Amino acid sequence: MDSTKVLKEIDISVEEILSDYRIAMISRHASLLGRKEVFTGKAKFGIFGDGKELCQIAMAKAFRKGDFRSGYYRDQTLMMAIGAVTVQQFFAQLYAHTDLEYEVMSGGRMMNGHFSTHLLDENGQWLRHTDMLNSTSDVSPTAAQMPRLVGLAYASKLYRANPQLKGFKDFSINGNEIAYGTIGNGATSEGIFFEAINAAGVLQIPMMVAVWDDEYGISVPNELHTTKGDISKVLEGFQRNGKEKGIEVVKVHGWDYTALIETFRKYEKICREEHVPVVVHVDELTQPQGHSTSGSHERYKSKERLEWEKEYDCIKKFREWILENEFAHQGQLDGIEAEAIKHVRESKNRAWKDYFQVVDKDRKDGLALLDQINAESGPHDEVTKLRSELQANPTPLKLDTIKALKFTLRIFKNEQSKAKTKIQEWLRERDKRNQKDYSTHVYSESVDSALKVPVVNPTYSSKSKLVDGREVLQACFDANLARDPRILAFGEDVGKIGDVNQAFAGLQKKYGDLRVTDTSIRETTIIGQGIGLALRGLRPIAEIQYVDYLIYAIQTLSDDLACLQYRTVGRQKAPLIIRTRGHRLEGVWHSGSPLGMILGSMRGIYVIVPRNMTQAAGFYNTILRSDDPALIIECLKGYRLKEKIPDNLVEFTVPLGVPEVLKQGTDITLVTYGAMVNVALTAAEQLEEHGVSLEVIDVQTLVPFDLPKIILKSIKKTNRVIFADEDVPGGASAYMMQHVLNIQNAYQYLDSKPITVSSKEHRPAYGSDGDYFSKPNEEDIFDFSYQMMHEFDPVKYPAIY
Ligand SMILES: Cc1ncc(C[n+]2csc(CCOP(=O)(O)OP(=O)(O)O)c2C)c(N)n1
Ligand SMILES: [Mg+2]
Repeated sequence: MDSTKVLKEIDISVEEILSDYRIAMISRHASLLGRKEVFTGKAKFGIFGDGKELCQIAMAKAFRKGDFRSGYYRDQTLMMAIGAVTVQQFFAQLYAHTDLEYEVMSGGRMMNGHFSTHLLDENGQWLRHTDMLNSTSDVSPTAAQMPRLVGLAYASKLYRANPQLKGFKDFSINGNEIAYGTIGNGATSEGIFFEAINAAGVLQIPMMVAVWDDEYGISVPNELHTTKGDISKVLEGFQRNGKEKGIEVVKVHGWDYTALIETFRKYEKICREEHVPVVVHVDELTQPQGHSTSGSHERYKSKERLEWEKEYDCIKKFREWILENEFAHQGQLDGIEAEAIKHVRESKNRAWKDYFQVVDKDRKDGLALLDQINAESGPHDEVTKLRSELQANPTPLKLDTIKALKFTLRIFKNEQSKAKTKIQEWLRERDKRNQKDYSTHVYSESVDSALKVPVVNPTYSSKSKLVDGREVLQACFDANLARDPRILAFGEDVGKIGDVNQAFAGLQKKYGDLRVTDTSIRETTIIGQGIGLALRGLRPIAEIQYVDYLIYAIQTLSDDLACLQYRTVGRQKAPLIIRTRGHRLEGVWHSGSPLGMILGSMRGIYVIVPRNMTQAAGFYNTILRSDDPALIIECLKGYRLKEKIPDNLVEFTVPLGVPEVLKQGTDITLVTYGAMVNVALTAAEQLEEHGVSLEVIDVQTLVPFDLPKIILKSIKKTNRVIFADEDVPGGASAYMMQHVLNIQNAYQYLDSKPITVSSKEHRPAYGSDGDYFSKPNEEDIFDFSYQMMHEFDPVKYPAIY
């Protein structure tokens, strides 16, 4: 065939068509072989992109340097087609190779099919995104890629519309970048899908979402997923028209090569140039091997459906189309397939060899150590058995060697030998390596880590004014917005009125509505907006109006933001500030202090609980100079309290993880934070009058927690401790207690039972009495403290009640 021939309708050469056929074949055989690797026990789980090759090849043609992807586990063909992942790397992930050189996407931390590219260098510094084809790091929860996608696309809008950002050429060229999303048909039933689509329509951003519709979400068919069984029909109301802005919604069959290319090409232009969001509904897709290696689709698909899937397999259709149009003959296509199979097999073998070398080195070391200990102190039957089991294991894991050696040490616990010392040393050394392989990069490890920001103490003078707390924040935000054009704040009511407590009052007028911005009521995409912006080099402050409503966003915070650095081994970061307010105020949904929930779901995000607005301002200054994400919870009751504004408000910083002793005492250490600090200080004054000396410590940040062990030092003096907060019993107070007693080992200095004082189990009731009888109050702190002293010395502290 004449390879210079060009298909006129879509302006594509035969060479390119055959190259596409090759990519499709490579991807398909990677799926087929991948599944086999799981069934032979070489990998643990597999999920593949078979049946969805052609649409991704078409999408890849519209993917340009600087663009971003936020997708899901079916996208191997797209990733291979844009050159972001090789077949070898694909298999390295299947095997969980922990070396980032080989498993470039997550260093073995994520299941296969979870794609990402490096946005940062090995030191955590930004690479030049505009030179690369970028993919943010995938997560497993269905539709969880959607909130972040909004932010990725919104960044293009800001880079285009805000002249102050024109200089940031590593991140954007005039906002020309599209954020591509991919999602399964089943996952479009998730609330966050609709939330994200609506947000994109409102914001008018270059976000293109492709729905890969194979009729099923695992076993559940479309008619049980989607109204009318058709997501593009459902989205019709979003369609823009001559009068109203909106989004473009288009449908195309997944086996139709030319239609797919035409569609992506046409809508790429609209999306990129006009910044109009697009949904491409790709239907009539198949899933030849079923959902994943966990089950077979014969269980739930009818015979007719299975036959239809065979007939409409996109590669089969593509092949027929090539032959019909005489772009190649059978033999040529067979040759391409044979070459693709060879390429996949060789790549897979290399990936396995590289992976296996590491575990096998451990095994070989282990076998030699077992031989040595048997020679020196044995032979011991059990060790010999452990040794032969280890040797016979066809797919050994690191843990097999560790277990064999640990069992052996138990056997020889009463003996000393050179071999034993060697085993102990080997285990210690491997422990270090495994720690590095599996437990690093929970927080930033770069020079810009929040823990490395220089401390600048606040300074005061006779000129320092006493103002409302909210004015301290307002001055802080004003100064930061002036200092750094990448900083922006958005959320419900943040723009025009400057947030419900007016810490941004007047700042939209001063800096424009791209810097201080109102959003619709959509917590999880507010967070996603922030994540996407931060991934693209901006410094967002995303506001959640009350901490009570953070619950709507927990999923995105936990599944996406909190583990981002971890799951990319530090090759992606989103230094987002989540600003919110909480603790006591009014009623069930405006008094929340769910810190236990936060601590349990968001490790990877620093958790900051300032007692007043000056401390809050210092923390904003710290975090805005760092590359870590942080949640800052301001005290709802603090905005109108008077505070002295530091003279160096712009520069001063508060270090993370350093508690402050606010009142010295000798009898009991009281550990608390946030709005409870003032309650504790008042109670402490009252206790003084009754001979009890309370030392009050504000922990200031829950994550990190008391790095210099200030609380331990205090307990060494008082020998008693109370942990107080407004969370439920067993919440953050238990967290603090675990840190202090267990990690800091303060238990050994205690003369009284340590206690926690917390809120009631229920939500706080409405009204001042409701608050008083739901949340810990001054009398509670007084009574618990006094009781502790009474138990110690009933004569000096006689019972009051
Ligand atoms: C929030 C959440 N619920 C359930 C699952 C389990 N799960 C994984 S994939 C899947 C089906 C997704 O179907 P679809 O979106 O159509 O994508 P497909 O796999 O068909 O491409 C489900 C239910 C999950 N990963 N996340
Ligand atoms: Mg599906």
